[in-house]
Amino acid sequence: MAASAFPNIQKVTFEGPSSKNPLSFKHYDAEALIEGKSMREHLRFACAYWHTMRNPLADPFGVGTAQMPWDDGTDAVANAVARVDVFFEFLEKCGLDYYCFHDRDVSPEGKDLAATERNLDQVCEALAKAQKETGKKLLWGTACLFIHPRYMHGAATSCSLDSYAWAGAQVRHAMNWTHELGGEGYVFWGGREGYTTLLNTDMKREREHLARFLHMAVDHKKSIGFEGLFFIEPKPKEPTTHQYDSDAAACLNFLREFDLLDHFKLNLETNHAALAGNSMRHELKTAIDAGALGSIDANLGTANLGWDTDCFPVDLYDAAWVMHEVLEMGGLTSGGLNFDAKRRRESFEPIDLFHAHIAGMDTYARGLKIAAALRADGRIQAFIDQRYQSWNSDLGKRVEQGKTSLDDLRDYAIQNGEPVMESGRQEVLEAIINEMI
Ligand code: XUL
Ligand code: CO
Repeated sequence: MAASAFPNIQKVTFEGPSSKNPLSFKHYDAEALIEGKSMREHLRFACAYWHTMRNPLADPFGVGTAQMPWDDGTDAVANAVARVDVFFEFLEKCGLDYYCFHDRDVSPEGKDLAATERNLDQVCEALAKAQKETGKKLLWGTACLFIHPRYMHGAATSCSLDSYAWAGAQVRHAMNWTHELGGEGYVFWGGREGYTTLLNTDMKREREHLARFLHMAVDHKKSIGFEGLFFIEPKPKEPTTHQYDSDAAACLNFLREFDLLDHFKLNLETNHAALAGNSMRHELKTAIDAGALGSIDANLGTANLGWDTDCFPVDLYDAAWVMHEVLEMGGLTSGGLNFDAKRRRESFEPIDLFHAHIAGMDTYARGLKIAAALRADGRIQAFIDQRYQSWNSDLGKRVEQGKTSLDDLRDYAIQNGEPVMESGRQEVLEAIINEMI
């Protein structure tokens, strides 16, 4: 076992809401039961390798500031392997049960494709060993198809067949390892699957190529016996001007159009919803109503900025609604809450990694408690049920069953006279939520 990377930090424990210790949980009590299930099982927290281990905290105007004393700064495979122990020490100390990674977060490019694959093999062997030793699990794996210049025009939507082929090779290998590591899912985030300008883009052809690519991924999944779920992660823009998977509804439409809906669910990210101009709750409902919510990337944008700032989630309101929808759908099964979040550039010390994750975990633990309280209280659901009461009548039922015509509606309207309206009571409902928070 390598020397500790965080020698002065003990395992973070639950100390309760009155604790002032920044290295303790105030609300996340892993084994505490909510609605009969432990917080750990409800929340299924995951840590993002790319942010926690690899994000230097640079911005477009300044270099990285993150202190990573365990990292020698090189692209050597030995350095990549050494990071694995640091990461698992972090997971252990922070009480995070799962992790997520891209192939290129964990291992470097080699001199050619075969060498790149061998690099991934070496690091994934170290990941497998660390998982075995610690009991930590892989929530999902993915391939990074957006950093390397070969993907400047896209990967599965590139104008270049050569880039498309490389992308296929990368997904194949990343999926093989996700399977080998017992991953519960595999994510497709189309970082560069979209366009910068339509002046040079054959959008129809690109979308068809993407669909063929995803069908090949489904075939490969079957051929290797991978039983995890496939997730598409919507995002409207950044780095492209327009990404094809722009929001939950656009993804679902794409999957339906190309006969892929049976094979994919969605991985919804809070800040991507905001960038799409939707609330996260809207995105969640869109996915859940289609039976397609798979997993969640929990983070937070910066209001009114319009960039993907990937802040740690500290908004109770957001967390409460996310957990409310998760409880309503009966819980996450193969998915989890992945902190796709980075510290601010000014929070550059290793201890800030702990502070950031603790803040996120406590926020979601509180969100879970608030959501359970809202459900137990029942006033909001009762109001909604009451609001749709007229649909429980004989005619309402027949409309819902598709047994009526416009003639029937006219007969009813003639007989019934002018509809009587009732208040939507939004402000009453908003006040109920504030009661719970
Ligand atoms: C980028 C983003 C990705 C995906 C995985 O905005 O969210 O990190 O989660 O590729
Ligand atoms: Co994400």
